[in-house]
Formats: sequence, structure tokens, C-alpha cells
Amino acid sequence: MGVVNVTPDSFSDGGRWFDTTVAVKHGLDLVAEGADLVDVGGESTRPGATRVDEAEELRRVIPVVRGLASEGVVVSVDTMRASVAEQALASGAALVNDVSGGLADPAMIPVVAAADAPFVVMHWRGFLQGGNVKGVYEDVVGEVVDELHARVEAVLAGGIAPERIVVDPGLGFSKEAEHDLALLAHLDRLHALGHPLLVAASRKRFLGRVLAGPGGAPPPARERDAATAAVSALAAHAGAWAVRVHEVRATADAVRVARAVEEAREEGARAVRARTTGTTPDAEGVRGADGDR
Ligand code: PMM
Repeated sequence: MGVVNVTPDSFSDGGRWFDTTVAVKHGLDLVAEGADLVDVGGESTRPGATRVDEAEELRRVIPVVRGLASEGVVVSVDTMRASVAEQALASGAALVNDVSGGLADPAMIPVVAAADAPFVVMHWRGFLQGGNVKGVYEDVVGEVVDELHARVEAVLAGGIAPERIVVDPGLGFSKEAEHDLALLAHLDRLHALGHPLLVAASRKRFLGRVLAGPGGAPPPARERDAATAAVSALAAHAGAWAVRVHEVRATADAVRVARAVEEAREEGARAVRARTTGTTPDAEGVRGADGDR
């Protein structure tokens, strides 16, 4: 999932894609680099950001959604507002990505349910006005899993079909670096919620912390893409459905390699099974004549 932030103030790429034509071109470039879908957002969610009003969010997002969808791009809309989600879906968006998991706007779940659209439910503990508040955990993985489970239940109760729900740990949202790393170390527990998993680590603060080392200065957001690609490989290996990134090429390569390694592991397991059961790997289709592997 490639990111197009149509904002003047996102922490990672603020202002670069603020113009509609430039934003659409950027989304198409991300697809050419390997993105399967493009996430379009018009409101920065960085800590302390002031909310944009509805009219301005619509003005930023809808033309970009329409422009990309008309080119055949699978578009996701990154919004906490039901009205923006509704108009984006009507303009060709295929998926709604709500960092509040439906908490910020009570009309969101009904709108998504009525459209029968896929819905990303992110772990969220509220607006982060005044810093990284509410980021206190005793057991971050357990608490995030439990809180996401509760949101999934609410979303299901609101009429969104189970197969439409994607879950996301919300890296960096009310979380310090050690929380983000613990969540990445235990993606299997998020996976166990039984829904496709989206991981959005791209350029985030915890990567800056890791790269800085003890006492060092974190590199700026745009110098965190190699680290992002590394997390993408790890997330893909852990079974993530998608990774949300600003720079697609490196991540697309990382995901391809992770997939190839996974396939080699599966082939190895098949070969071992074949040895112990007497069937040949070819008989199991490892190198099938139909060329489908
Ligand atoms: N993070 C940001 C924006 N949208 N959506 C999902 N599902 N998960 C996230 O972690 C997430 C998101 C903030 O990052 P940006 O400002 O670089 O887009």
C-alpha cells in the first residue's frame, strides 16, 4: 500500500503532494513501483496536529481519489470522517482506512457497512493533542490485542461483514518506540485476531530511534526508507496482508524476497514430507509440468 498524503503538514512528507495533479501523478508512480493499492489521506494524524475542517478535507481528497480510481488504481481513503469516506467510495475508492477504527465519527461504521466496503480498524486511544498521551501500557501486546478485539466486535455489531475487516496495530499512535517494537515482535498475536493484518511502520519515529542508537540524533523521516523496507520484509514474513509505505520500490523488493524465502521454506517442507511418505516432490507439484510454481 503506497501512501499519498494530500496535506501540507504530514511528518513524513508534508506538502510534497498537496496539489491534486501532483498527488495523482505520485499515486500512479507508486503503482508503477509495485504498489497494489494507494492510500489517499487529507488530514495529518501526527501528534499535536490540528484537525482540518470537513470541507477542506473533501477538497483535498476527493479529486485525488477520483483521478486515481479513473486510472484503474485500487484506492483506499485514509479518513476519520464518515462524509469523506462516503464521498470517496462514491468517487471510486475501494477501501476505507480509519485510524480511529470508527471511534472518531459515529456515522463511519454505518456508512462503510452500507457500502459493503473493506474497513481498516486501527488501534487508537484518541486524539493526540498535546503529545503522545494515553501511551501507558503494562503489557502493550496484550492490551492492543484486547482493545482491537473490542473494536472488531463493535464494527461487526455495526453491520460490517467479518471478511471486510482488516486490523492494524497503529504503530506510533499513543506508543513509544519500545511499544512499536514489541508489537512488531508479536505480529502473530495480532494475526490470531483472525483478520488480514496491515502494518504501517513507514518512516515512523521508532525507526528514527533505532537508527539513532543510544544518545544519537534520529535521522530525518525521509532517511528511514531502508529501515522501512527491513520492517516490510519482517511484516511480510510474519504474514501481514499489506504494509503501508511512502517509498514503494524498496518495500516491494523486500516483500518479494520475503515471499520467495517463504516459498522456499514451503518447498523444503514438501520435500521432507515427500521423503517421509514416499511421494516425489514432483508428484506434489513442486516442479509441476503445468508451470504454475
Ligand atoms: N499511520 C499514519 C496515517 N495513516 N493508517 C493506518 N491504517 N495505520 C497507520 O499506522 C497510519 C495510517 C501516519 O503516518 P503518515 O503521516 O506518514 O501517513
